[in-house]
Amino acid sequence: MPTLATTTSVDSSLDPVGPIEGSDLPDFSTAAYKDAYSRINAIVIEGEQEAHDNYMSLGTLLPDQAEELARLARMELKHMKGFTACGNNLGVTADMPFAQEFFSPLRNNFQAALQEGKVVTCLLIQALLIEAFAISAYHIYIPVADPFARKITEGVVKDEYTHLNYGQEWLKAHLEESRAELEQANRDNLPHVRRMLDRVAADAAVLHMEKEDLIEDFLIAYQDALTDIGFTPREIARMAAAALVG
Ligand code: PL3
Ligand code: FE2
Ligand code: FE2
Ligand code: FE2
Repeated sequence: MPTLATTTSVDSSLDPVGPIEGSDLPDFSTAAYKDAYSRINAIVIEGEQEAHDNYMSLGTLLPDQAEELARLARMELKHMKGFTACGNNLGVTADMPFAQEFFSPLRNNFQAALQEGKVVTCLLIQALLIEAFAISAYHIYIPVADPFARKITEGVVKDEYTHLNYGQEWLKAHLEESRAELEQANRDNLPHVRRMLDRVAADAAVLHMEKEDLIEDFLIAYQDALTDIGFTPREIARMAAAALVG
């Protein structure tokens, strides 16, 4: 079956990055593609909405940072609108109840930490784990996205690095007093990220996104962040191993 890769060669020749070797564009018009997209698109829309809410909540824990956090939150709403447009463009209705359930473990843990005033745990969940998950997903999606969604996602992924960097800088500046809470929050939440990757894998494959690529890109972004914060390679290996438990 011919793919759009051959019929969109004019578009890709205009792209500064050029066609990506080995990439194979799916047929965006099939029922199978739209069915998978209804869940993936919902996950992204819900993730962006919750990211907005989480940065606003963080502003209540860090009042002197509230203005900067509100700026990050506004970027998330813009992302949410962009991804809503991507679904509309393909004629897909996002499965929001699925996505709300998908995020519930991390949302519940974030809310519990918020109630206890645990800034470090909230930052690890939102600014490190969720942002690294988003960065990996968007990276892997861009080469196999439809042209409309590709442009939007390229804009979004730049912002997500700003968000990851925000968490990184705060945690770097407070590392010694945050270390124990960071390690505990990693143990409590990294297994959820692994389960989320497992759950999204089949739908992602329909979009031509490989699970192995998602895991690799996620671990690179997360480990880079932990390195920048000040953890040693040995400590990071121990923290990453928590993904395999539970
Ligand atoms: C934080 O700024 C955003 C949080 C969003 C989380 C995204 C997770 C994405 C998993 C599925 C990957 C598919 C990407 C496709 C985009 C339409
Ligand atoms: Fe194909
Ligand atoms: Fe975002
Ligand atoms: Fe973000």
